Amino acid sequence: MPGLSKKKDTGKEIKDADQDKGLFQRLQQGLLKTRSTFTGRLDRLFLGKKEITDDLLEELEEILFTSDIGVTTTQELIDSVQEKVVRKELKDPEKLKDALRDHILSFLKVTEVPHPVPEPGEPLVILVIGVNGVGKTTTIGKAAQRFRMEGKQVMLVAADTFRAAAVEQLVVWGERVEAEVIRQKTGADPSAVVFDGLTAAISRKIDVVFIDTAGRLHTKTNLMEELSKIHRVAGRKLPGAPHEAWLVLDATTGQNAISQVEMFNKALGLSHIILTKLDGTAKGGIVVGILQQFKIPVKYIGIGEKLDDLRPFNAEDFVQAIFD
Ligand SMILES: Nc1nc2c(ncn2[C@@H]2O[C@H](COP(=O)(O)OP(=O)(O)O)[C@@H](O)[C@H]2O)c(=O)[nH]1
Ligand SMILES: [Mg+2]
Repeated sequence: MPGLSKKKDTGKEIKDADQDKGLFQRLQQGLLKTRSTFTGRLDRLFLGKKEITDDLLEELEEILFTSDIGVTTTQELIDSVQEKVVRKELKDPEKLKDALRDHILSFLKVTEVPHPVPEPGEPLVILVIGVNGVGKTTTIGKAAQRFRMEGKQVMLVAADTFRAAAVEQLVVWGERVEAEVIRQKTGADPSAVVFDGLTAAISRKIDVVFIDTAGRLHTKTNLMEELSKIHRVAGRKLPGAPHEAWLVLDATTGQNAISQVEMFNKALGLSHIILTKLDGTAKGGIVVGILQQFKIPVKYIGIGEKLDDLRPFNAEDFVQAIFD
């Protein structure tokens, strides 16, 4: 095992460094498809080129556009590069890659959206929303595990009451991460489950409550109306709750994710975005477009189905995993 034969007093640091390296390699592995299409194409474009011509910029635009970075963001990147070329600040195609990297990094650095925080002794309530199949329940399981590792008491509220299987899936996660699951029978009013859940969480001094919701409804109620009702009921039971609203997005859907952000943000206001399934797609550029357009921080990215495949999003690591 690496690190074990090293001197005792530095053992922990070395082990931490090894662990960081391992984590970064997993990230790079998870982002491999994005990396090979995006950076691979950039490298081929710049190969052997001596100067930055209009043709080269046009091809660059095409690469950016097809990496799901989005029209607006692509345009902004191209404009800034063009400006630098005109002002003769940028001549060498090799340097162009660095300029792009820096610019993309600046898009990825987004500050927190102001959101309420729980009063001391009260639970942090996180509402998890998103369309069907994006990975809400899985993300809750993985994120709950992270809080459990910090010694926090976690409760999961099954507010996706439409399918029995949805509740069962949350119960399985609850067992895995040792978190109590609050549920009612299939078809129950989701807001009633949330009310029950928060009542229990307050009396049991739970630290973190996750509310799992449905992504599609088979009743006449509109999904946004139902989510707004859940939001209201939570706030009535515990002022300030839900403190955070996480929108889960499936990265493989590409540009469609952008319209989902628009829709959910307008209806509910989002504190964070979680981007799942980055491991299965070359569309990782979507992260750039989302952050640049909405300035809503990406809290975690999902790079696989395993328990530790949910990673805090870090702008530098992300850019490094894709570019370097
Ligand atoms: N490869 C991969 N699969 C994921 C990731 N996150 C979730 N999934 C899978 O996506 C599927 C749908 O997830 P689920 O949590 O049930 O979605 P929900 O309908 O939004 O609750 C499941 O098979 C998950 O294992 C991820 O980051 N990577
Ligand atoms: Mg679910």
